[in-house]
Amino acid sequence: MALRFMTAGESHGPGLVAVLEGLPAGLELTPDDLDRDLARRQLGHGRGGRMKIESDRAEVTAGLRHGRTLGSPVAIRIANRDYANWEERMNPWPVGAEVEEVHLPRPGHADLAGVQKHGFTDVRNVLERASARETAARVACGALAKVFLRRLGMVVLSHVLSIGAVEAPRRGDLEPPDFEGVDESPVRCLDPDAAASMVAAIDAARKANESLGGTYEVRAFGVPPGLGSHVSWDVRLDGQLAQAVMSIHAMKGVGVGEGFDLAPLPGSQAHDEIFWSEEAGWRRETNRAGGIEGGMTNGEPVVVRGAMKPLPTLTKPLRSVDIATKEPAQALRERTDSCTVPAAAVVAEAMVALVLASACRAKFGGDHIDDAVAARDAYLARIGWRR
Ligand code: EPS
Repeated sequence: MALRFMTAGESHGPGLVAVLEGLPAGLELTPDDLDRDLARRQLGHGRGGRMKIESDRAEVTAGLRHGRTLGSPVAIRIANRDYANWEERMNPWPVGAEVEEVHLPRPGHADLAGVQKHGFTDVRNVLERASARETAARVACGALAKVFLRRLGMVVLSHVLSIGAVEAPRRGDLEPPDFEGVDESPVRCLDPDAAASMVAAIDAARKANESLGGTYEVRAFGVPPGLGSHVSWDVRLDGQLAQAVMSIHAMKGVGVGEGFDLAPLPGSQAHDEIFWSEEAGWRRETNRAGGIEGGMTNGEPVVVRGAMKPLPTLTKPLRSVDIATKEPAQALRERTDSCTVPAAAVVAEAMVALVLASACRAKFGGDHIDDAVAARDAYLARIGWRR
């Protein structure tokens, strides 16, 4: 990947850290570019008690000088405020401190395979890192990728399609202005009636000690044709997007464009016919492919959908086994969220932005942002791109 990032941090440890490498120099940033997306990730009806404790802020400690990138790796730290309540249990020091171990793995979590794999006796050694708290660090990196994409004329947006059994009406015609109020919706859904039913479903689930999953969609607008490549498996952009979105905690499915819904259709109804006119240049009347053909963007909006399972930390715990005694037991009961599909959509925006930004770095290069913009302009002129 031309742009790469890594995160570190445990959910109740001192904080999260991310390093993003590969942005050009000269990109202008404000603290708000990062903190706005961090705040959006914390929202959504169905969040639990932890969000009252955290109010995420990104502290940039490298790669930036007076609000402009230097072309060197950007390092970001996000403190865990909750660490104050966990210091004894999560302190990196001293060696050999006595803390109560967790022995009750939760079905659906990394807990059991994680302790088996690493030879741990304490499930907390796994669950702390497996927690979706880590996605705050991804969102900070994604926010930087979005600023870069914006300079190249692209915007990455998202909305929730379904929560539990409640589905919003499908719309294929969405444009960026349609997303303006999406963060004001308590479930980040564009349809107010469906949103009200989703809120009711989350409330009912919470009362019943249940959790709910759902689906969401990310759309990237202004994406030029030719990002990604057909020539090798690992440079196919749909493959990279699928991995990026599937890597988000609790994801169980990813589709590009109409995704699984294309499978039952006859070929004549499954593709996007090609048109050209002097005024508009190349265009399609449908976007079933989700803006990707042959592993490359085709100039239509990139559309990626994700399916999230219901969160597996339940206040009504499932059957499990105590890993110390091997006796049947109930899984660990912990404070948890009842639904995080709205937040997951914000995380997916970040992951899609990082993949697209990386593909732009590969295609347009440039040590300074102006070089990248000039390379994009020259390319779009060569292919006669009119949008
Ligand atoms: C999470 C459990 C909850 C979530 C957490 C992810 O935290 P806690 O165990 O402290 O109640 O709130 O998400 C975040 C802290 C976050 O910032 O998204 C889990 O088990 O994955």
